Amino acid sequence: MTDSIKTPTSNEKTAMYRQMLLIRRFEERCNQLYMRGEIPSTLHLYVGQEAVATGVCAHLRTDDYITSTHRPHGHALAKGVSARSIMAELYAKSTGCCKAKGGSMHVGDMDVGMLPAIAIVGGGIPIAAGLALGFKRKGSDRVAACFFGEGAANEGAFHEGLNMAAIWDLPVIYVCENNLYAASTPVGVTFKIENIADRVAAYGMAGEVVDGNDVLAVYEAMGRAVARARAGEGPTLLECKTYRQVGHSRSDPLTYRTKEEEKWWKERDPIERLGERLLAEGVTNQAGLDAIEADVTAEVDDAVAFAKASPDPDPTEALQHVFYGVEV
Ligand SMILES: Cc1ncc(C[n+]2csc(CCOP(=O)(O)OP(=O)(O)O)c2C)c(N)n1
Repeated sequence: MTDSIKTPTSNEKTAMYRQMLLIRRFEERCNQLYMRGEIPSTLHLYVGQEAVATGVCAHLRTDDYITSTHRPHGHALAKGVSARSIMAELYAKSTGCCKAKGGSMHVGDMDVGMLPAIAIVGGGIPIAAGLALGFKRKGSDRVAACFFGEGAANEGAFHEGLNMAAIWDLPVIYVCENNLYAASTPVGVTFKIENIADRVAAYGMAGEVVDGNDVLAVYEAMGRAVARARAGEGPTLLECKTYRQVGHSRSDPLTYRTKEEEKWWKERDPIERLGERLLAEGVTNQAGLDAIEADVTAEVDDAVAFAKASPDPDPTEALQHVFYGVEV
């Protein structure tokens, strides 16, 4: 059954373009608001990696779960957490998706299948196996998808989680976003191997290396992985090669990589690539792309207005909603 993955329709491709653009514009606005001092704390932006969250989540149902990282805004938007509730969370308002108790690094919404993000590097990996074990034991065809950076692939949790997922044929898709740097550490310093996906041979599970800046390639690879998982054929590791176009966090002066490298990746920007393809295939025209841009800008404007108008949390609620259980 894994050979029969459908290619995305024109409408699905257009939806993926809009999704990636929403993530990009949402985060650009977050950055401005942070620089103006309106948003407290730090931000880990996802700029450049939008194709991964978008291509992966395009295959997920609301009742499938994702786990996420310290860089979660893109995952959240792609899984269906509302722009309003994420922005309100960044503003620490009571209408935030975690009622102001999470902030940027912990956004999520169980109602749409996203666990509040986990900022401990590698922390989501064994939890995703646990979610998938729950789905399997209940006999459902739900799946879990776990996003993590390549830095997490050298944590003990990676080896434990992937081995357990493999031996029990769990319906989980491990999505490694290899953006070449763990903070300022280049991937070549901490890995002797070219592809992290090669490690699947050690666990006996499926794995693929994917162009993580090509949303259609991510979509197709995820389609194969989800089909395997829903059919009871076990887990997959997708290694999506990508690049964060901005600093690791707001305090990163980006002194550890070259301008040439940055330029090379910007020329492979995932949003521009899909936009050019939509035009070349006649799926839409420039006016169509402009209309999507206007629509996305309106959604971001609305999210900011909603967040600003929302009330602060009531101090009496400080100890409420601080523990969550997951019922699968
Ligand atoms: C267990 C643990 N160690 C260290 C940190 C500090 N830290 C936060 S992000 C980060 C780099 C993570 O790199 P990677 O997993 O590749 O993800 P990326 O930032 O590239 O998205 C580190 C070391 C942490 N949050 N958790």
